[in-house]
Amino acid sequence: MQTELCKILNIQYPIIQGGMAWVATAELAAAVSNAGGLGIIAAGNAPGEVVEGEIIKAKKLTDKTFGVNVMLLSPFVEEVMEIVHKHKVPVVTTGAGNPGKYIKKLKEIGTKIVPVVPSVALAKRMETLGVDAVIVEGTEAGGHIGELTTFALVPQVANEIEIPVIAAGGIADGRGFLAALALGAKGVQMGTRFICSTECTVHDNYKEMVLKAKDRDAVVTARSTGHPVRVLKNKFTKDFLKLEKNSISPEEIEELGVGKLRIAVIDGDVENGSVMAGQIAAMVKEIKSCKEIIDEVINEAATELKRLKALNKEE
Ligand code: FMN
Repeated sequence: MQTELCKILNIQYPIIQGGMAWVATAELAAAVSNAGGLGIIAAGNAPGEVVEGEIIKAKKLTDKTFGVNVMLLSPFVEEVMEIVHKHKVPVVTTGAGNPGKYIKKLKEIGTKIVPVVPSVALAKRMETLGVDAVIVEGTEAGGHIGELTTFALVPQVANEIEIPVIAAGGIADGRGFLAALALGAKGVQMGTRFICSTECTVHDNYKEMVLKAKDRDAVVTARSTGHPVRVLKNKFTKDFLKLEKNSISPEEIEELGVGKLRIAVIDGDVENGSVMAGQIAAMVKEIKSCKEIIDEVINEAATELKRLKALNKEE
């Protein structure tokens, strides 16, 4: 199953592994790229030298296309962009803002730029600025989220822009993949599904918690600050939501989240840490290799497509 996105990004299948701060390391990105998708290293709030180390590692682990996700609110954004430029990283995805001022320089070295957008207006603005595709992320997703659902937002954006739309948020299998294409997307980005891959280096406790998650376990914290985050329910979210209700200031609330993803991902403290994951976590039941995950999505999509075609013949 291929779309025009495969040609633009130089990949076999239109499946992108979402940039995930602390989670999306060189090991994960290289495994996804080797399996035919697009692996992404997440820069998060890391300094340039750390990101450079990951890029160098990924280049040793794969000769396929991979990308870097640059968090535009990072205090190190300028040096990370310099590193990405220096290493001529083939694809840059961006989170948390407008990458406008970096586009010209990245285009000069042939890097494809793919921002994450939460609305039609931002998608249209990005197209005008000359980006190569947009990732349209619905509120089902893990991590920092927007308001609109994938199901409602993807077709609205697809109607309004010419460049390819990549659907993200709530996709973890072949049915979700196919539904995204039906809504007008040319590919998908999955985050939560890849957390539970063999090659993902997060602490086992984190993977375990995703595997055990039920449909209503992915809750939203920090809505009151205007920067909501979707995470799995635990002691941290319980305390956090209680404090949020007690109307402490947005600055104090933001402060509560600092360093919490790291302690969950690295130390495995999934009680006091922030276990970011999306609503689709409840459908992730097994740890598999990135190749198995991607092959399964593609094969299931092909089977489902046949089933849907048969419905048409029955009329
Ligand atoms: N998106 C970004 O653009 N930058 C990030 O640093 C980032 N960190 C994330 C960390 C975690 C643990 C998770 C689960 C998601 C993160 N995301 C980030 C969003 C993912 O890239 C992706 O769009 C999202 O996970 C897709 O939805 P899904 O979780 O339903 O698959």
